[in-house]
Amino acid sequence: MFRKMMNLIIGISLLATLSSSLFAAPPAPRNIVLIYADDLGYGDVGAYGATAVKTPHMDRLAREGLRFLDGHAASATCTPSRYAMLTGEYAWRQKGTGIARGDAGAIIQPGRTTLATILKAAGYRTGVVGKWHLGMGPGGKATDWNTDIKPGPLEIGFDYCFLMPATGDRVPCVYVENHRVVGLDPADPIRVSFEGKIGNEPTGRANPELLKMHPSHGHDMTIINGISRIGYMTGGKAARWVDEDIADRFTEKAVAFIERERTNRFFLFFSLHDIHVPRVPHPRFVGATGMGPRGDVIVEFDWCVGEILKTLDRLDLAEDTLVILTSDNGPVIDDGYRDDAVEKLGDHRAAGPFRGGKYSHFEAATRVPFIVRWPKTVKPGASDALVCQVDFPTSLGRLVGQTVAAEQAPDSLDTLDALLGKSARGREHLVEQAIHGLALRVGEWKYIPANNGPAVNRNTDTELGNASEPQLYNLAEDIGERNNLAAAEPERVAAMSALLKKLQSDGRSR
Ligand code: NG6
Ligand code: CA
Repeated sequence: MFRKMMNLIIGISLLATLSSSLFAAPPAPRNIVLIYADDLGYGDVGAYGATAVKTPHMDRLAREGLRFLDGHAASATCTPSRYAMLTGEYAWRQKGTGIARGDAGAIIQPGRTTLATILKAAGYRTGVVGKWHLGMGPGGKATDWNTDIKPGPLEIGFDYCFLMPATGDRVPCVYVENHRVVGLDPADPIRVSFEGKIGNEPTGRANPELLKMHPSHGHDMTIINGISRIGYMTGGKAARWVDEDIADRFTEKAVAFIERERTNRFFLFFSLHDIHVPRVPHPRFVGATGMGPRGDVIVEFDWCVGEILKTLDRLDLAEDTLVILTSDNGPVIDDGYRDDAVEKLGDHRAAGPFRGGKYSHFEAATRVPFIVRWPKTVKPGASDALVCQVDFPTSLGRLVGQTVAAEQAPDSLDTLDALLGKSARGREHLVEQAIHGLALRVGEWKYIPANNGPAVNRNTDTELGNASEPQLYNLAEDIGERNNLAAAEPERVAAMSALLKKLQSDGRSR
């Protein structure tokens, strides 16, 4: 029985591999724009059911494109999702790919094949604007923020970058354009520490009276712009960002990149910081929803999406530009600041019908909004295909005529036909990475191995999906993962457990 099940699973995967190349790839799109949200939940978007927050620009994208109902980030947190999306390798295969510190060194090393090197090789001008959180420079004390900071995105395939090095809640709170901190006064050098306090600037812990937004957990170190962060920073005063302006700055730089490159083929990775904490909308979005800052930054994010779509329209590029919009992980309500997100949530279901959220083993951790628009080639509609961002290197590679070998992108499957709506079949299996531990999807089945972790993260109030017994859910009948079928289906549990172990020990899934 067990062997039969394994054969079945392997048979199905083989079939999927064969059938994936049945369709010839269409001519490559003129441009590719990947819009990446941070912590945006499946249920945070109108096109996915949200009503308490209006997202007209994302809804337009969904109406004009293909809306995936089973589209995934590779992980329940930021750094590993981004690592997987750019390299085509599941992050859990490599040490040092967990949530990165603000002073982390470059996690993806020069020489690596990435989505950017692949598209660059195909003749695209490549740019990344927004949140990076994949480390830059040598890392730790070895990184000097006052000189050229490298390696970074420019050493792994991007021609241009304008970035927040890590996250909004981590120092250093400055922008990096190409190799340099923007607007740095050499007389006021930046120093950063994650080991202990440096300098004499006030911290959230010692001077809470100076805060305009208070932490709920963690986030009590150096105060920048009235908000205490993770980590300590001194100097660089003229270069520090103003949180209220971050979305505008990123949008301005993204639009400028498109304008600059409009006569070339271009790939823009537009990686906004919204809706991550600290949630600090520009004043014009304050009160845009009744949900406080978390709702208001969804509207701000949606505005940024609209600006990109408007730019493509204005430059007459929309028809032949492939736009992908998705999120790096699922939603979280309280992620470390007292910003009224919990109090003002009301009936809004950020995770849509799914259980869990950011950090979790449950489906809401990785199942995210996932929209593909390419008017010239992709028919509008909805798709049930199981697709994941880790597939972008191989799939988009095929689209632009680049063959990506299994060793280069070991978990990146060719799901191009599904991504373009030519096939209803995506992946047969997907490893979902929680903050600690893995889960496995095979078709409609979801398996979470037994583990000793806490059931709930008390700080964020997220159900993590850890349990001392294995869990098995049939998502076709039980989308909310309530009815554990593990005891009733031991063979399926054994087969899925064996497949998960095999995917781990093989070092690749293709
Ligand atoms: C956690 C932070 C959280 C957030 C997350 C990274 C604390 C207590 N919590 O460690 O606020 O920054 O890391 O989020 O510090 S992610 O979306 O970039 O992965
Ligand atoms: Ca995130």
